[in-house]
Amino acid sequence: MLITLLITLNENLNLPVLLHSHNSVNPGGLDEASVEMDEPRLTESLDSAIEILRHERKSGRIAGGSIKESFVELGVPSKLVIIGDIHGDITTLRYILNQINADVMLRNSRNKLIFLGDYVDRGPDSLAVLYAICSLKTRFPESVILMRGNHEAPIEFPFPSHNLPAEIIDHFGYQRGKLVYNEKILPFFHLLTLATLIEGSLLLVHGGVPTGSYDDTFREHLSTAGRTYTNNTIMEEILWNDPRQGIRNRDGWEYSRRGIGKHFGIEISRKWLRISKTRVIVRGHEPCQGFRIDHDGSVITLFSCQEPYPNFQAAYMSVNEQELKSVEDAVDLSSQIYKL
Ligand SMILES: [Mn+2]
Repeated sequence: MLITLLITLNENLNLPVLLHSHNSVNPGGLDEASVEMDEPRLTESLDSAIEILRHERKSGRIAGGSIKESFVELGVPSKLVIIGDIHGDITTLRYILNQINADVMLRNSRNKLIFLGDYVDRGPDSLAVLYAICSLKTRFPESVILMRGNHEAPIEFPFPSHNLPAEIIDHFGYQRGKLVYNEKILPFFHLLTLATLIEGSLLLVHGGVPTGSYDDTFREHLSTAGRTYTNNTIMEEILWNDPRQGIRNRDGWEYSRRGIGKHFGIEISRKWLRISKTRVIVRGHEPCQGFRIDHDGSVITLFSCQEPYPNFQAAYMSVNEQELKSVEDAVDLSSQIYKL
């Protein structure tokens, strides 16, 4: 193991591009997380998470709930922690896991830890973050839910700032890196779920709710969204949409300034809360000062990384069963949000 690590390090240190990228974000050079991350360890953790996620989808169940393709539905957990965008910030992720005492909390399958996606890109340690979330899912499969962000989108959705492939090639070389990306990481991304419903209280997505009219067919649409990206936009909207104020046209949405996805207005948020019988839409996707409330308390944005966004704050949500059962709107949740 030690020999492998030294070789990996020496190879990497000969690559000027790696030195440059690390120097630019992390003046201390290679930090502990990067040194720990060798290829066998990463692929092993990806393999194990992939196997668990496949089994989970096949069985259609997780403790206290059900899984239908990309849609997870849960009864109210005893304790629920929600973490927003991580973007390669392993330091903040470790800090949060310590704060919530994850090793103890996650042993109880009535407790849930849900990630809203965007694990990779922008920050310095996407590989360490991937390793960490795969290890968590492997150790606590019944307690951890890994949702999909737009940075884990299918490669058919082109978008800038996807620097994960370059980071992998820097670490493992071109041939091995390409193999790990195509044969482990992309299949892993494909198994991440797109929406989570907590009975009677919360609807979780990465970016936002889709703008079409679904009514009582919404479960079907959320379940199959992962396979429909070539001929409709539900997956694109879940991964890229943003809530906005003051949309005055009749449809209640407009095309996003991102060039992909849409801006959705308050009426669309209210409609989703009505049809899903929930109180608050919880999403990530936009940097903010830890959290932000939109649409008169219908939507809360949670952001959980610091390193790539020094002008913003990181936070996570930790809420118990009673609080979930009595939640009326996002303002009620704001006292359950812990800023770092
Ligand atoms: Mn995002």
